[in-house]
Amino acid sequence: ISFVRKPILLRASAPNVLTQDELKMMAADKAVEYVKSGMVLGLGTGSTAAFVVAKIGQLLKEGRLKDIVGVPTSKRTAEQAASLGIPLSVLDDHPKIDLAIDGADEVDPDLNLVKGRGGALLREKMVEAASAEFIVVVDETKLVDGLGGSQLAMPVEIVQFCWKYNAERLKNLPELAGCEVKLRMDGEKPYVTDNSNYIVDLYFKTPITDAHAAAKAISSLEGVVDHGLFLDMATAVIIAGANGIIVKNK
Ligand code: ABF
Repeated sequence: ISFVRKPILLRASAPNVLTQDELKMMAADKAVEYVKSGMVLGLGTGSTAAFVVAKIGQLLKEGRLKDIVGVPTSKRTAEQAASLGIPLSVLDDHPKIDLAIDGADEVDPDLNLVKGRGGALLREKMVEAASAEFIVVVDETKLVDGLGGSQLAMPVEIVQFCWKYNAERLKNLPELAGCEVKLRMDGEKPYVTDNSNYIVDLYFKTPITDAHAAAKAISSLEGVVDHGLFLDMATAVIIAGANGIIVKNK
């Protein structure tokens, strides 16, 4: 593990206080330092990843980066990147990605992650698994001692067909120890992913005891497409907090 600390810029109006967005932007700017001309880049989804995409767009516009190809992890990231003039591709045409940068919902001490509260988990996992390096950008509120520990949603993407059946099976998995299971809604209707699936969100009262066993058990259910446990995937995590930036390498 290596630590790189940077002094924090303080706001005159509120000394010592940086907003969460300012922290996200700091993490994003640090991550973009790893981007080099000519790279094929996995472009993440979410508000922190959006700062990364914006910075890459700016550097391309200024001519400080050249020959970048972006592989977006969601339709909304594709739209943002296209609006900034970032050339885009897909895994079919660029199956090997040099570097992916994305946010996360939870990061544990071993750099395992919960992702997908933004709903883009499947494409994120496909792109990030295909990437030689995967840098995660977070503010310090995302750090947990154990995955599931934030008591916020851990998503599972499932096919629409008989979704209640699979929600019930998830709830009864011993590896998930009595989690609560809720279908994600978009107003009055179920939320539908970019891949035309549903998401059920799992809520844990205590952190998952064995995340690898939980991941295996979830994946074993027919009709489950993917889940938000991203284990042994991150090669580095950039954490922005009140004391500056910390880079943790795997
Ligand atoms: C993506 O965006 C997701 O995997 C994760 O759910 C979310 C994090 O969002 P934010 O950066 O807005 O906190 O990275």
